[in-house]
Amino acid sequence: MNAPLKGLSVNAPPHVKNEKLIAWVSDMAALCKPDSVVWCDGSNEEYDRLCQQMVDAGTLQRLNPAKRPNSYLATSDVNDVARVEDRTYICSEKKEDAGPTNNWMAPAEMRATLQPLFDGCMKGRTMYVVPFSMGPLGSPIAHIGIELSDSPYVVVNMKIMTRMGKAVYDVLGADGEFVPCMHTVGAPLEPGQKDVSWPCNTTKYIVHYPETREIWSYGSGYGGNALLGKKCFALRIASNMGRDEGWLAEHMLILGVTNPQGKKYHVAAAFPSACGKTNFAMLIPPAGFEGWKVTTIGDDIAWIKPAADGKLRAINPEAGYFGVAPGTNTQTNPNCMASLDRDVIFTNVALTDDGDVWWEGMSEPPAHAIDWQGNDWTPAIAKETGAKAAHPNARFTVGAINNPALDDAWDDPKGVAIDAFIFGGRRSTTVPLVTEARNWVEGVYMAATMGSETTAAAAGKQGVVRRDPFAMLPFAGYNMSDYFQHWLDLGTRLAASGARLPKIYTTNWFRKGADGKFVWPGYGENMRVLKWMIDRIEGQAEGTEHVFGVSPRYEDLNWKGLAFSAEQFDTVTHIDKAAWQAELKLHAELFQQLSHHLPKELPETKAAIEQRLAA
Ligand code: SAT
Ligand code: MN
Repeated sequence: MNAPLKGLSVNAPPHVKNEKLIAWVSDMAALCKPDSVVWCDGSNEEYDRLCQQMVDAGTLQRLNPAKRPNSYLATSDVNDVARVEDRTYICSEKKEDAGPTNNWMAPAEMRATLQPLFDGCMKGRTMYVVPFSMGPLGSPIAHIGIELSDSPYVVVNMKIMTRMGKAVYDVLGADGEFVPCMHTVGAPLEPGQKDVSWPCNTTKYIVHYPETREIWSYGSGYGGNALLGKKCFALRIASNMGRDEGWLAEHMLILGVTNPQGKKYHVAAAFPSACGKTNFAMLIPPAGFEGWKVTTIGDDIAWIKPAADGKLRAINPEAGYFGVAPGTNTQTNPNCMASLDRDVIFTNVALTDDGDVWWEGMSEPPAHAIDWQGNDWTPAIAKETGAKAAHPNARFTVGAINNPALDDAWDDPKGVAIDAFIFGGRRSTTVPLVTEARNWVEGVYMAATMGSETTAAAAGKQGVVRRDPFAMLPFAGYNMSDYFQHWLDLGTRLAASGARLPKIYTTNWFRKGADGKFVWPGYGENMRVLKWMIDRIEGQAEGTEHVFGVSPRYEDLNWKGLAFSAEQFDTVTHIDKAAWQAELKLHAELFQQLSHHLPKELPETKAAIEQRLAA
C-alpha cells in the first residue's frame, strides 16, 4: 500500500490499531522525511514486487531460473560487507551497565549525535514499515518488533528471516508492546539525483538503548547492521529483557537429536559467528550412526525460558538462515546446499556465466565468473592476484522451510526442552575436542572464559584469539559480569526448584597439527562427540576427569566408519600443562577487565583449576 505523505499523516491501514505505533511512525516520518510511507503486509506479491524493483535499480540480479528458481544475487558496497563492532553502541543510562566489553555513550549525547544524521535521511526514498514477530506468532516466548527502513533489501530479507507481515498486527492489537527498530542506509537523494545500486554511508552507527528498548541503525544495509531483528533485537535488546524477566537470549543454534530407539534430545550450542553453527545445526550422522537423526530448530539464536516444570524451553526467534556461503558445499553441509536450491537471496557471492552463483569452497572453480565486486574472475586471476570470487563474509538468506532437516517442532510456540548446552570456540591449540563441566558453575566458567580466533563475520583483523564469553562478546546488551551472574542465578533457581539442569560442554573442532592443518574431520563426524554427550546424559558413557572437567578417552567414542587413530585423538584432546598455565593467565586478564560485579564463583573456579594443575 503506497501512501503519499500528506503533512504528517502516515495513512496507517485499518488493520493497524496500535496508536502508539502510528504516533511513532508519524514522528519518524517527520524526522526522516521520506517521499512516501509503505506499510508492508508480508505477502509474496509484495516480496516479488520489491525484488523486481531492486532488479530494475541494479541492486539485485535475478539468477537463472532453470538453475536457481526464484533466487537473486545482491552485491554490496565494498565498505559495507560485515557487522561493524567498533560502531556498535549500548547506550544505557550508566556506563557500568554497558560494561567494559561494549562501546558506550550517554543516551542524551547519542540522541544529539543521531538527530542531525536522521533528519532528512530518507529524502527521495520510501520508508517501509516492517512488522515482525521474533518467534512463532503469539508464542509466550515470542516478542514483536517493528522496523522502519528505507532499504527494500532489508524488507525482503526480513520477510525471510522473521515472521513478517499483517498477522503481526493481530497479535499486537491496540495496546501490545513492540520494540521500535529504526533503520536507514543514510543516503538521502536530492531531487533528480541518480541512486546507486547499494546505498550506504561511510558513517555508521548501530545503537541500542536498553532501558527504553530501542534500536537505531544508521549508514549500513548489510546483515546484522540492518536486519535489526537479528543481533540487535534478538540478542542485544532481548538479553536485557531476559535479565529483567528471568530468561535467556543466546547466540545459540538449537538441534534435535533422535537415537535409534526413537528417544529425542535437544541441544543448544553457542559458537562465535562464522564458526560452523549452521553446519552443526544441519549435521547428517555419518557412517556408523545408522538410525540416528539430527534435526534443526535454529542455526543462530535461541530464546530460552524456564517453564512451569522447571525445564528450560527454547525457541528459535528467527524464521530463516543468514549463513556464510564460502566453505559451504555438498560435503560440509549437504542439507544446507539442498536448502539453497531455490528461493534464496545471495549477497556478495560470484555470478557464473550461466547465471548461477559460486563461492570459494563450493565446487570446482568455474573457468570464468563475475566476482562480488563486479570484476572478471578466473582461477588464473585468483592465482595471480589472490582475488576472491566471493567475499569471505558472503551470505545466503533462505527460509527455514527450505531445510530438509527442519525439526517438526521448529515452529512450536512452546519451544523444546534443552538437555545440554555446548560452548565452542575456534582454537588451533590448547582447548581439547570436548569437555564436560562437572557442575553448572564449572560450565559457566568454561563459557565465560571461552576464547576464539576472529572471523570475517565482523570487520577487522581475522584469526587473532580474543576472549568471546558465551560467544556473546559483540552481542551481550549489558555488563558481561552481570550476564555471568544471570546465568549463575538461573542455575541456582532451577536447582532449588528440583529441576535437572542441562549438562554443559565445551568443544573445539579446530585444533591443528604440526603441519598447520585441522586434525579433527569435523562436520558430520561431530556426531561422534554429540553421541558421547547424549550417552553421558543417560549415564552410559565413561570419560576421564582432568583439571577442568571430564573428557572422553579414545575408547569412549564410537569410531565405527571413521579411520581416526588414537594418536590423532591425542593431538586434539591432550592437555598441555604449559599451554594451560598461559591460558589461565589470559583468564586472569579477562577477570581483571570484568572485575566490576564479577561473580566470585568464577575466580574461585579458576583457583581450583590452578590448584589441580599445580598438583
Ligand atoms: O551479519 S550477522 O550479524 O547477521 C552474521 C553474524 O555475525 O553471525
Ligand atoms: Mn551469529
